[in-house]
Parts: sequence; structure tokens; C-alpha cells
Amino acid sequence: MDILMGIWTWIANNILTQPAYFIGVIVVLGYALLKKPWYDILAGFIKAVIGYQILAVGSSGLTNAFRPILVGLQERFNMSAMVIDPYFGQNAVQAAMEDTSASALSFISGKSFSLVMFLLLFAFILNIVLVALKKFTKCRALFTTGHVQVQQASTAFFLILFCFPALKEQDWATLAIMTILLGLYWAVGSNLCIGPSQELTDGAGLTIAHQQMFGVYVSSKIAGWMNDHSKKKSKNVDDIKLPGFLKIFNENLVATAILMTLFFGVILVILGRDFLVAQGFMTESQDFFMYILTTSFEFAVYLSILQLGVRTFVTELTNSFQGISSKLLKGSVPGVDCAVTFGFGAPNAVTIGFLFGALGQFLAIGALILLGSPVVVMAGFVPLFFDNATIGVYANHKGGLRACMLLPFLSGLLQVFGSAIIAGWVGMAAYGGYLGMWDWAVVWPIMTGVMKFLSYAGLAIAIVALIAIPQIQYLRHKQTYFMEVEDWEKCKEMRANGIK
Ligand code: ASC
Repeated sequence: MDILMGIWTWIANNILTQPAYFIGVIVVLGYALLKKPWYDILAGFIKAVIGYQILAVGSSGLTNAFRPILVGLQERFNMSAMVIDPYFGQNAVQAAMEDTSASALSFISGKSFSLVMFLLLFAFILNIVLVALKKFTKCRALFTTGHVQVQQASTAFFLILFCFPALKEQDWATLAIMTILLGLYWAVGSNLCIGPSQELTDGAGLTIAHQQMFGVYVSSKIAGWMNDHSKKKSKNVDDIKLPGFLKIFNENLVATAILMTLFFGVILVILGRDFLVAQGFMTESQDFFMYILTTSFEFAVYLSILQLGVRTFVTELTNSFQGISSKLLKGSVPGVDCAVTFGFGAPNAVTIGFLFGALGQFLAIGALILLGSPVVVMAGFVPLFFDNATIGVYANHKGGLRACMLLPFLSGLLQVFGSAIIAGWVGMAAYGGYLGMWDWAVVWPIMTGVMKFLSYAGLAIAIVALIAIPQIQYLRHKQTYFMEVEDWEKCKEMRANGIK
């Protein structure tokens, strides 16, 4: 038993929760199934792992550089606010588990975090089973983003125990319920995004496995609807050619750098030089203006790194996954980090999505403060950027600039209001953080509400609703549903000829 435990801990820590190696292992397995020579397998492994590591440098570079700046706002104004960010959310769950004080939340206090890791494993196995049974379940996507799975498993653990506190001492029953809900959410959510992702990438054969899957699907549908029902179509961000001096904005690096200098410039000026020095952001001898410029430009730097990472590993993943989808899990696609989509859509849609999401979030935060809400939210960088930029990319693809502004803006509002309501209600706000991404500010709060008020009937409703989603998708596209992942060119052709 000890040996098995040791193996599981090693796999969990080194592969399952490390997307770079997870993807690397998938590439090795895929190429091996395709009977490629060993040196191709090795090269594929290296490119996949390094590509993902490059992506992670870009993404964590962005997060590490800009998260403290946003959180700084809270300290600067002595606000007691809950930060909406997946890492803060995970810490909040851990803190609630470890809290044994008088004010601790009884349903979660004293639970061990290792249960969360078991939940992750079981839910992932369920995801595989659902895909293996795709003939019946209609689920075609596998969740591979381990770091996100840890954050989600923590939050789901908290929310579900909140709904069923009587289960606190019955670990197996709790884990069974949680596994079903979370495993279904992973399989169904990533499956939902296959259609929009195949359209966006023109058949790269991947989908998103992240924290805004329902958000992306809904936004993509609304964007398409806006496009179909408006007399004047909104142009794709890529096709907008600005005149005169504005044409410098046509270039992504320039646009990002200028817009971010304005955006973070204002925030840094509000924070003030003294605060930044005192907090260790900059040194006493540094020039304030040059500091603002360098910091803001870093945004464009990390974004470029991120896109390079995507280019490095996507081809390997797509090619090797054919081995898995033809031999092991027939007709399946890998679900990957949402940042992968930044390598496909219009580059400026990333920036526009981020900025309009920020507008929505800041307005919503202002409203919470003005209304005297008991829970005040602080914008976290990860939802602000990764959710809204991703939604921007998909919205732009289906509905052009107008959708690329509107849908991230709405997302910003939902992220703040949804998180404030759920985290205030379940008690996570007291521990300083909540996951805060779209699905966790909208979909999970709804499921939590239904389960808290209707108990096991609510649980049944949530499970049936999740199971029904891919079935409905299938019924609406019976003839091309599986073709969508098996032969994208043929699928496009059939759909162009009106075959559903
Ligand atoms: C998350 C999370 C991250 C980022 C990253 C985006 O939700 O935990 O580190 O988004 O996955 O690339």
C-alpha cells in the first residue's frame, strides 16, 4: 500500500499537476501508438515540454509582474477585500481546512488537503471513462491542465461540503459526489468548447480545459448571434486598418505596449512612488517614469513569449494526439490551457478583451463599494487577463470588434458580482480569496445554490443537467458531431452544404 501511495504521490506531484510533463507524456504515448521511431518520440517530448515551459514562463511572468500591482491597490487604500484569483482561492480553501479557531467553518475545518488530490485523480479517471464511453456520453475531450485541476478540485471540495455538511465525516461518500460533479464538469465543459475551438484554430484538434469553458461557449454563441442579427456587421479586429497615426495600433506589440502603459501607468501613479519603494516593487534610486515604462512594456514581452511557447508545442501535440485518438481514446481531443488560443486568434483581441474585462470588473467593484456590500472584491490578474482575453479572442472570431468589447465587459461584471455573492455566502471571503474565473463565478455558484436549497434533489438536477449538455449538442448536429474532431475539413464542407 505504501509503495502504491508513493507511486501515486510521485505521479500526482510530477506529472498530473505539471502540465508541461503531462503534455510531454501524452506526446510520447501518442507517437508510440503511431509507431514513430524513438528519436522522433524523444524530439516530440522535448519540444512539447519546452514549448509548454515557455508558455508557462510567459503566463507566470505576466501573473507575477502584474498581480502584486493590482493587489497593491488594496493595501494602498487599506481596504479589506477578497482577491479573486485562482491561487488566492486555493490558499483560502487550505486556510479554511487548517483553521481550528472558534470562528472556523465547521464543515471544512480539519479536513486534509490530500483528499483534494484524491478528488483530482478520481475526477480525471471519470473524465477518461466518459470519453471512452463517448458513444453514449458524447464526451470527446480530455482535461490536461493539472495546475488548474488542483485549484478547481479545492474549490469544488469546499463548495460541495458547504452544500452537504452532514457528509463531513464520510470521506468516501463525499469523494463520490464530488468526483461525479467535477469529472462531469471537466468532460462536459471542455467538450462544449470543441466546436468554437475548431472554428477558431481551423481544425487544430484541441479544445480548452480551463476555468471559463462555459463562458467561452456562451460568449461565442452570443457573438455569433450578434453577428447574424445585426444589419451592420462588426469587423474582425484583424481586419480593422486604422488610418493616420493610429495605424501604429495595427501592430500588436505596439498596441499592447501603448495600451498597457496607459492602463498600468495610471494604476502605478495611483499607488505612488513611495508606496512602490516601501513595498519593494522598485528601488529608491530608480526613475519612476522609466520604471512605469519598463513594467508596462513587460506585458508585451511576456505575451510574445507566451505565443512562442504555443507555437513550439501545439504541432507536436496535435500530431501525436492522432495516435491516442485513433487507437486509445477514439475520436478524442486534448483540452489545453486557455492561453493556447492567444496563438491563434487576432492578437489585438487579447488586449481588447483584457481591457474591457478590466472596465467591467472595476465598475462592478466600484458598485460593491458604493452599495456598501459586506464583501468587497479586489481584481485578481488571472481572471482579469486570462478569462477576458480568451473570451475576447473567441468573441472577436464570431462577432468582430463589437463582441470583443461587449462580452469581456459582461464577463468582468459577472466575475466580480458572482464571486462576491458566492464567496460571501459560503464563507470563503473571510479567508481572503476566491477562484473568481468565469465558470466559478457563474456556473458553480448556480450549482451550489441548487444543491444547497434542494439538497440531494439539487445534486440530481446538477448531474442530469451536465449529462444532458453533450446530448443536446449531439442531437443538434447529429451528422457532423463526431466529424468535428475526426475530419474537420469534411465537417466544414458538410456544414457549408447545410448538413447539420
Ligand atoms: C489559471 C492559472 C494560471 C493561469 C494560466 C494561464 O487559471 O491557475 O496559472 O490561469 O493557466 O495560462
